[in-house]
Amino acid sequence: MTKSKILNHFTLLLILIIYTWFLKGVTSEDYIVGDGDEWNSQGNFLTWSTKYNFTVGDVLVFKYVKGQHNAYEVDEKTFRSCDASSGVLTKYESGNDKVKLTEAKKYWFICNVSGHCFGGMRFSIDVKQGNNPSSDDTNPTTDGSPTSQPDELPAVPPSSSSRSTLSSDTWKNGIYTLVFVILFKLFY
Ligand SMILES: *[C@@H]1O[C@H](CO)[C@@H](O)[C@H](O)[C@H]1NC(C)=O
Ligand SMILES: *[C@@H]1O[C@H](CO)[C@@H](O)[C@H](O)[C@H]1NC(C)=O
Ligand SMILES: [Cu+2]
Repeated sequence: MTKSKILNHFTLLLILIIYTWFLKGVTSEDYIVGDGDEWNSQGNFLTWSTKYNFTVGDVLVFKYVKGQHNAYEVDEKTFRSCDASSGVLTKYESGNDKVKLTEAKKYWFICNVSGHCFGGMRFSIDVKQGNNPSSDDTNPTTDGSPTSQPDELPAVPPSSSSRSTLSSDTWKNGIYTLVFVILFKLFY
């Protein structure tokens, strides 16, 4: 009797761990740069970079044959000039570079192998604050005039007040919560 009780507690703990792990997983994503084509001289990374909405905590993965390419995080000037004699913030050269997007800001990346940057191996992304409702503040430039748009948000939990960019995350969270509840009911 006590033995099975302990087992039940253990199972619940296990479910809880898996649940939180899943929840963590859906709030940050890994993006392979170039998707299936990976980081190479044929890709169009301008197009690729507009396919997704990146948020803080996401990870970019640059995959390529080591030595044939590299991935430098650079400033805007270097991104435009393709001249990496200056303006390089971080160099990634392993062939399987995981770049965690830790800040809500604009990131610029280039490949510094001769000719590759001008050939198309460069892109920029605008990383937004994910779960933070104030993330809209990062776009104040487009309309300078004061708008009648209400500034305050209704007093609801942050998860349900999140932007449309997070709707798929919210949806997934819902599914995981449902699975969790069902599993919980099964064991208790
Ligand atoms: C990214 O965000 C914009 C604006 O919120 C939205 O229109 C677009 O569908 C989103 N794209 C993806 C891939 O989620
Ligand atoms: C980028 O490549 C150029 C030309 O090969 C080289 O001179 C420069 O040092 C490289 N930049 C960095 C930061 O390694
Ligand atoms: Cu390259």
